[in-house]
Amino acid sequence: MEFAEMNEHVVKGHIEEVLQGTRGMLAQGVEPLRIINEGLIPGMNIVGVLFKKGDMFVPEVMHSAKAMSGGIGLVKPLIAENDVPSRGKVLMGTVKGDLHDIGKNLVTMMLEGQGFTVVDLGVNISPDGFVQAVREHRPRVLGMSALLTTTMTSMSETIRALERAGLRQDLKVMIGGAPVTSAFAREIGADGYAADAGSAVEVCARFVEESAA
Ligand code: B12
Repeated sequence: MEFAEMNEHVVKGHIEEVLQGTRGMLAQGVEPLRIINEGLIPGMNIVGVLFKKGDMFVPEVMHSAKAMSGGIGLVKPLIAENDVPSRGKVLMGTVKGDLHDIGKNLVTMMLEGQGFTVVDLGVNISPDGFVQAVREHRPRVLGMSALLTTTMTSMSETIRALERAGLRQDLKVMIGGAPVTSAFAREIGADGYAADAGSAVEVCARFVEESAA
């Protein structure tokens, strides 16, 4: 299967075809990272654009995400074997009171596909829950997701709680979710904001470069 065809199967949410295509490419000796970067992720990028335009809807986006993660699932063990060094650890979670996780899961998958190690805390994570997890996992980046205007405030509460716990200095905080804006991110003292999963990867990559410099 060609990369372009694989992209199309991801967009259409054809899970079986994506799995078959991935297995076929691996059998032909295509490099695992190329399968992710050229076969799977570009498909999901197209999905993001179509979703934004209103040409795709949530159930279809879920199928595409499942197809992509199915493919990544087959390829990932091989990447771990090849020992590609992680680009850094990212902690992800949806804030307290909020159960939306489709966008967070997309960001997580995209980050993993691009070589970051992600610890996904799940949904409904309290400020204290984030603080404890940062203490335990020591990530470079904390990503918080909120889809409700009523739960966005939990993001600033979490940042304040991290400051009080003395954990804010070495940590970059990135936030996202439909009601979140870059202005809101600045207002609450977050380091970054991204409107979609592709941009979230760029923001994380920038953070990691900055801290290496
Ligand atoms: C699916 C959905 C649900 C599902 C969630 C399923 C799940 N497992 O996630 C269910 C049915 C459970 C649900 C429930 C509710 N929902 Co709802 N839901 C949606 C819907 C239709 C789609 C959200 C979605 O998944 N979008 C697709 C993903 C891919 O997009 P995304 O989340 O924005 O994520 C992208 C970016 O934002 C960004 N991003 C996301 N997170 C992060 C994090 C970081 C760190 C970064 C950098 C980037 C980033 O990257 C992602 C990928 O590109 C939206 C409408 C909408 N158009 O947003 C309403 C919506 C968010 N829901 C809404 C409401 C009101 C509710 C309920 C209160 C309804 C009710 N009365 O029960 C409950 C609340 C439950 C709770 N406590 O959380 C409202 C919110 C209104 C508001 N302004 O607050 C919306 C906007 C619908 C509406 N127009 O009224 N919902």
